[in-house]
Amino acid sequence: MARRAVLTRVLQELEPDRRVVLSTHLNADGDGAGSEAAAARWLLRRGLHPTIVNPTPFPDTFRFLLAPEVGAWTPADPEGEEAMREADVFLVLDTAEPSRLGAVLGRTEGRRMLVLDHHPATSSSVGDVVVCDPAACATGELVFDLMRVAGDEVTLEEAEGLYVAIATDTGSFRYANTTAATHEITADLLRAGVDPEEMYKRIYAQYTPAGLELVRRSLERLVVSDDLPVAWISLRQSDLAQTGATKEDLEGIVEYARRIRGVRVAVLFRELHDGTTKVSLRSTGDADVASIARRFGGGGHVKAAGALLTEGLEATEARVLAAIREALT
Ligand SMILES: [Mn+2]
Repeated sequence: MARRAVLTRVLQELEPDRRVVLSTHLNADGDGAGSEAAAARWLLRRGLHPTIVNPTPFPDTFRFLLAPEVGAWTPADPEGEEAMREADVFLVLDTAEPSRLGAVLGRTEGRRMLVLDHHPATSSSVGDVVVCDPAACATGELVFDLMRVAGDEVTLEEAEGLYVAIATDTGSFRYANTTAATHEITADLLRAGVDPEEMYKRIYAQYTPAGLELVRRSLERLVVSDDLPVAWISLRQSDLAQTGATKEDLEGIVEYARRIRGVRVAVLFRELHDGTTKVSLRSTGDADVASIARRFGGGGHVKAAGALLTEGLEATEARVLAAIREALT
């Protein structure tokens, strides 16, 4: 169904006075968090009662986007638990994958679940009314369109959330998902008063000494393949511990591998506490990293995907690099 038609159906479910729990995937990124913050403000303005409940804590970096009246909790918080218990509707943003909703998923039973997402749908996708449109550069674009379908002008505070969503998911308007529509919407967000330099400072000019130490460590660990257009960075749990860096500092680390001349696939391997390994894959060209990620039970976009492997770092490196070799040759 056309995007606008489904958005109209989503809108019909968002009647005034309804209690809405907004949620997004584990480890919310700028698109998930920015879309939630903007949608929650808009729902508040329309007379609904929004609360954000994410499977993992709302990122500190994006807290400035939240309306003071809107709580952002996890299912482990009493406030999050209460919001989920009393919700009429769940509005899930930036994912339709049950495995990425963590402890939120089990709490949606018997309630309507609306989904706005721009990842390709899979057989396990959840939701009663689902807008799943990979043509959208970010979920923020779909939230913007939802407001437009409702006939509402975007406010400055909402526009900031949507700007963060779109700017982060397009790599600041550089990735292939950047379209004319992306720039048209962004123009509307700037007209609403968004200050791009201020947003840049809020999102990117936030290095801490620990974060910078992690960059230094990552560059030491960077490997460029001798015979394949592939570069990768492998980080142990101890690298995070010794630098004092947080999970949020890992954001963008894989880009150091991606921006090397000639590299077509960039990978970040990260050892987790329990000895499993998280793999983030990026493609700079026509290589489909989502299909590589799916071979290991993961998923994502053609140019940005990921998977979680139960093996340790070395075994994971060997398996994934072999799969990349196969995909590229
Ligand atoms: Mn997204």
